[in-house]
Amino acid sequence: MSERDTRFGKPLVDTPLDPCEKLDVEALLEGLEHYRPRRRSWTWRRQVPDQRHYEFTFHETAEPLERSVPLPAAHYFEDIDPQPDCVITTEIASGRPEDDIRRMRMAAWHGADHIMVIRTAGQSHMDGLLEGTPEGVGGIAITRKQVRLTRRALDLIEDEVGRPINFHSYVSGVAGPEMAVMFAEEGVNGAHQDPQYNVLYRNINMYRSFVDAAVAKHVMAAAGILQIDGAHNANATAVKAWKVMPELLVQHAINCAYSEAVGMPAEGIALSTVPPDAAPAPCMRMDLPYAIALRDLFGRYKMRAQQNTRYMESDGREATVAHVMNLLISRLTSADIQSTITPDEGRNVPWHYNNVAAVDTAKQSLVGMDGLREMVHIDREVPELKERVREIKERAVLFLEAMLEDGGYFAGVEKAYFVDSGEYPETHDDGIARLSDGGVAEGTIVPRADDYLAPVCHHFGDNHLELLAGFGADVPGPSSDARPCDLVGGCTLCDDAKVPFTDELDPTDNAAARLTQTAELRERGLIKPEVEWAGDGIVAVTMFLPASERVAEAAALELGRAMNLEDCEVIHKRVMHPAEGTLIELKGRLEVAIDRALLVIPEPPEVLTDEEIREFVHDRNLRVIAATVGNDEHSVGMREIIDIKHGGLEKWSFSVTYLGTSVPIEKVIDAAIEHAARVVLISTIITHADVHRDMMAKLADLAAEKGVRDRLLLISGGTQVTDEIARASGMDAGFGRRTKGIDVASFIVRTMRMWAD
Ligand code: Z98
Repeated sequence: MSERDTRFGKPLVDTPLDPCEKLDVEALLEGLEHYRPRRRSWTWRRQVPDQRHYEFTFHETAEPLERSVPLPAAHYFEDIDPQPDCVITTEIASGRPEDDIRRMRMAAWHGADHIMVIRTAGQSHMDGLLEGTPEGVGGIAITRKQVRLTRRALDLIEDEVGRPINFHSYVSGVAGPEMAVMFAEEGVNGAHQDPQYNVLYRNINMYRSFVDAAVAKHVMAAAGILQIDGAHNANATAVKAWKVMPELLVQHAINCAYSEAVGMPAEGIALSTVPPDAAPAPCMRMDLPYAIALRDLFGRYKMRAQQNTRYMESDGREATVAHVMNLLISRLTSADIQSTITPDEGRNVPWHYNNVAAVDTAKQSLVGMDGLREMVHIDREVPELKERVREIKERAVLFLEAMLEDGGYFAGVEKAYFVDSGEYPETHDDGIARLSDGGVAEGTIVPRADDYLAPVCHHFGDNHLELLAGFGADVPGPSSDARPCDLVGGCTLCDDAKVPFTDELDPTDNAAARLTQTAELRERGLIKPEVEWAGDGIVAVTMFLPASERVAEAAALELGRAMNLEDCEVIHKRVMHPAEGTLIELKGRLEVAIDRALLVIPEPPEVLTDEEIREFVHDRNLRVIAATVGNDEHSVGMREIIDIKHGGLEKWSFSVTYLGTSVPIEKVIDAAIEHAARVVLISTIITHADVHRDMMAKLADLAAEKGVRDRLLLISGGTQVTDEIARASGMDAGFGRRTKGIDVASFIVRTMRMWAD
């Protein structure tokens, strides 16, 4: 898969991906010990003002992708796929790196260029780095091998789609600084880092968290890793998320000020912001003033607009609408990064296609609202808005002042200032309280000795480099090229060759072993459904059951078993009416694999474009006579083929005369002659005693008899009609069930083109 550079034992370049081939996961795992990332630091999209796509000019888009999957409606617009100006995030959490990377490729094709990998539960509390690729729970074990595999895959994927992809994970927990160094070494481009997160949500000792953060932030800044803070977690945790707005501003302020104080540049700091509320609350009226207040105060930093998850349940539709309302706020204010959550996050089953659905939702909404701000201005003088923006800021300032008076941040945390369900200064005394002498890793801070010297670069705090002179080394200073790590011949951040690699240590819980279990699927080209992991066999079935909620749920599980599904689980239910019925989504496992070699795949019908058909029809002024023939009163099917409303022939300007139902064949031919029609459509639904065949044969015979067979295209349709039967009965074509106007129109144009030839 890769060429090797023999001088350094490193792969130069992996073979580019073939869009028609699956990712070769096994090959990506090979030689990983030699793989090095080709770039570090964060990349923004390159914006293109006034960009033309098809007939449209876009004002807020970025450079297009070389390869992508456009939105479904794009086929009306020559398959354009405009890319919004901001980076789009997807969060990947399959628990297995070998499956994550396949999902990343799909998401990238839909427009994700910020791939965030959720960590496995509990990793925050581990005081060192994990090795290997153990399977994670609720996310993935972030390890060097997992990170390197992912970066290697993303390097190929970004070439395939033609845009840099930012890889992101978390620099939190007791091993935060170690994580930051590993991310810097492995070319990770973005990371969450916020000591307040550790304190509030992971109960890690507050002093330790801030000391670690200084080191981690310093290293992140050196590697150009974009930082995202953790304020949004207050929003996702609070009993009443709309009450914590002042506190969110305070949390952002603390992390921004601390980050800059320890050496992070403002452009490397992004605020993680979520519109706090969701309908049926009047969320726009509550969230928009907050978004404005935030941007007023923190305009120097980047905005990472996250989707609301606090009120998300199992309803994908509801989550999508909430997301779109959040996106409206992004468009009306600003977003440098637009984050998405899978619309089924509430079920804790984020699946491949739901990552894609969320990315599509962001892309669709952002390009759909392109240039909105040019036409719609927020009227900041409206008293309600003006006062509320000011009030949120005032409450935040009061919060900060009171905290300072009470002894500062650490004292404030002890007094449960944060995540209280009252809107400050109102308090319900239910905030999260942490003790300064408590929490994970309490008492582990070791003061540095007066002669402390660490031979590493990007070190935070006193390092007494002047002592280097005592070792005979140049002392680094403004005019010197010497580095602290010269003492040890270079550190891993300066000398890539020094970066270590440890392969799988666990003989069973590793990527290679897991891949062996699914090897047969790949080798034999077997197709098994999946939503999360290769070969997991999971399918979701949607059903409406005419029963009350609890009865429907029990019935759905029985139906799942009747469908031979194992481990059935109802993942979503929605009452349509308490007695009339319930919509159910059921998940289950299907232990069936299909051998693609045995599949008989019919050739797809050749369908022409709207423009091709319209042009052909318009140039020739094509007329069509249509009728339901014999003693047949059915008209719905024919209407579907003719009417413009149903995407029928009229859509492409065919001039259609419908003679009605129970029309004698003679009348059909006479009308065709009278109207100088070139096409005759007859519908024959009734088939007893083969009456449909008789009607077709009669039409063909009469046309010949009257000397017009050669200039008429005779087409028959009906539920029992097949192309074979129709042709055997003298027709030019027959169309059965599920035929659409486009099929008939394409056939007419294709055939007439051949006549012309
Ligand atoms: C998001 N969906 O932001 P653990 N640090 C910060 C965090 O916000 C998070 C972690 C660390 C959300 C994900 N946030 C929630 C500031 C997580 C993760 O302890 O490994 O879970 O840390 O995109």
